[in-house]
Amino acid sequence: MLTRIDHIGIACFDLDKTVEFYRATYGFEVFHSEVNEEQGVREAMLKINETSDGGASYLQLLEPTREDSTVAKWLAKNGEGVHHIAFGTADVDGDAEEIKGKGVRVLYEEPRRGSMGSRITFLHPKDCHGVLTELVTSAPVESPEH
Ligand code: CMX
Ligand code: CO
Repeated sequence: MLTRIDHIGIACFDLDKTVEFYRATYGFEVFHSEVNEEQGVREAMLKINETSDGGASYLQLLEPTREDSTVAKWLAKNGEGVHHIAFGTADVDGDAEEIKGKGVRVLYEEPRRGSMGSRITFLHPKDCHGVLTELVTSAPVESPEH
């Protein structure tokens, strides 16, 4: 079951400048940043709010790390802007399977690694009225050492 907006993915040419815009304009701070080579992105997650299912909602700012990445290709065609939306779920495998059964193309056989150790998959934008849609299960919260 999809229970929240996990994040909105925003493609940009210059991650540092875009982070600075969100900080100076709205006061949003970087909660986490990483490079995901498989996805071809350098990214910053800005936490906007906690959610009632124990998760949170973020903005995900994305800068391509290589010319042949999906985000580089998208930026070349569209310029900067909203690239995808991501719904949070406790069960990305089950939800992807169920949605696939409704005739929507799921892009990965198995979920892959996303931000902060999450597991992610994508639905084809052409099957979702033009919206590239990601499904995310956050990494389990590690219990403190005793
Ligand atoms: N939103 C809406 N439509 C999109 C889109 C997007 N982000 N990206 C591509 N499309 C549309 C294109 O406009 C094009 O439509 P037309 O045929 O009408 O022109 C069509 O989809 C095909 O686009 P393309 O440019 O030829 O791109 P590809 O088919 O090579 O790739 C997709 C499209 C969705 C398969 C690819 O972007 C993908 O695999 N995305 C998932 C991975 C990803 O986006 N990773 C980066 C984010 C990582 C993260 O969130 O952690
Ligand atoms: Co994303």
